[in-house]
Amino acid sequence: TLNEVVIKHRSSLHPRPDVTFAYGTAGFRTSADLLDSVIFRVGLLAALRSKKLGGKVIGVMVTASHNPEKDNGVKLVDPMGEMLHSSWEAYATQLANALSAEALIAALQQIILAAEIDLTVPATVVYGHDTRPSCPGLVKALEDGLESIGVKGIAAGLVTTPQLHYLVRCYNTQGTKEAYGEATLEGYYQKLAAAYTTLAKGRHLLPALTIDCANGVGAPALKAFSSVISHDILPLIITRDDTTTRGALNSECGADYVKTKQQAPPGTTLVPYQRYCSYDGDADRIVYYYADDKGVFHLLDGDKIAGLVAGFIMDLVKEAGLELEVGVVQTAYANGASTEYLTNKVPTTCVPTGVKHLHHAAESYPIGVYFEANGHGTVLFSPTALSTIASHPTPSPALANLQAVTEVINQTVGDALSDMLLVETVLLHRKWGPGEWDAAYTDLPNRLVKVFVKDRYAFSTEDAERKVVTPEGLQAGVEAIVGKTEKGRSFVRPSGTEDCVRVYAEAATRELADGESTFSRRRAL
Ligand code: NG1
Ligand code: ZN
Repeated sequence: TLNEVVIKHRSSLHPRPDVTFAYGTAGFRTSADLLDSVIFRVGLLAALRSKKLGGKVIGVMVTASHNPEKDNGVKLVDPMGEMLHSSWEAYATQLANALSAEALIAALQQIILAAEIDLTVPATVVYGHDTRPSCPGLVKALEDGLESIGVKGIAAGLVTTPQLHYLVRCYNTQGTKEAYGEATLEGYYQKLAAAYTTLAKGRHLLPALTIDCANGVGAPALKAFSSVISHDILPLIITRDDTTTRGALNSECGADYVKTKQQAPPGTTLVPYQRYCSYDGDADRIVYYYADDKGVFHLLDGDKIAGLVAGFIMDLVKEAGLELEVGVVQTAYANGASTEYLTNKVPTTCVPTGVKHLHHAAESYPIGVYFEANGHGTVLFSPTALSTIASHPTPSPALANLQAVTEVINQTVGDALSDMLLVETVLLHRKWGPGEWDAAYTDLPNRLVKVFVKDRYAFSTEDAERKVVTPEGLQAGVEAIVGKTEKGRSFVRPSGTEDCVRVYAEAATRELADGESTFSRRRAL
């Protein structure tokens, strides 16, 4: 049974502020000073989740990704390194909002009953955090939660979000035939380095890649990685690596800044046709960019990465003499030009925003490539695809490369470091610079704006968020405008992470995309 006395006492040391919390697409995420009680309670929930799953290792990551430094957040990671199953999101919300210590105990009891949890099963929880100054205090709250329910956690310390996902999967597959790797950061770096070395061997070296680490955890991770891989194989210039100056994290830099502003971080001099990329604050997103010889900025976002990677993997599969279908999963935010380009080459699916939707849809392909336009994505190989590749009787360079590609990719979740190695691999093999990569298609001019409304829950959508159902009449209004716009496409959806509604529009020209009054008058993101 639960040690109610201990839990009540410890809980009283983590008082709940007068705020309603919701476990959304990115877990709990808000101002760090509101999160102490939430994270204590997440410790309790993680323990229950582990017990429910027969003692499998559950992950907890403390981060607020690309949000400002003053924010923080927390999310749970399920045993194979995937996001917490959505059926448990309501439990998380229920615990976070319990008003008193008594109500917290009652909520725990309800969950134990509803989910049929055997409390005698021992639980294990591995947890990590990003570089935010609020992390150490919040991690203490988490440890307090774990301790009060009798769980000894494994501290992973300072890690990128994808590293934590990697560790969880490694712990749970150790000693099985799905073993994913050694459950240490060293194991992570060695796995990626070995795979990339295989892929880069004998290839003509590319000029150095400049990386903006958003002054976040990507910086120490990248430095640790570059110390285990030869500079002759991967020349890197690491920038925005200041993780100690207060306020620097995600400030005027990082993947989200570059994607939404469609410009390089201020102070970056783009040498024409050199490669640049930006990570986000927890290093699970990446976008590339470059300047042409006129100094014009070009963004190579998640859509461009998906196209590059899908094409490369399809060619390898074919060269290796295999028959494995490659599919691509996008969201409504994918640029229309990318969708047109991809649908002519591969099966393509559109799903609602949020990694879990993309991940899930990608699992239905033998090889599923998924990327959000903002640079979050990865490639999933089905168990059948993996064994087909591993057991193919005819060895060839293409087969060896395909095998290494499955190792260089972090198949648990989007991973800036791993995705970077994948992009570099394709460019090396194709002998392409960013210009050749970009030439596949030209993005349609687009605009994404936030609209602050009284009640975002009044907005509901269908068709993978491409049609707004309520408020009534809104969709007809959108269609009336889109209908008279060349290559026009637009949709309205409530954000899952912020208190606003997002409006996206694209069209044949910049003027048309900005066109109709409402868009141009709103503050651009
Ligand atoms: P919302 O706030 O639901 O639009 C945002 C991003 C998603 C995803 C989540 C975080 C856009 C337009 N939306 O979601 O792609 O990254 O945050 O999980 O970039
Ligand atoms: Zn992130």
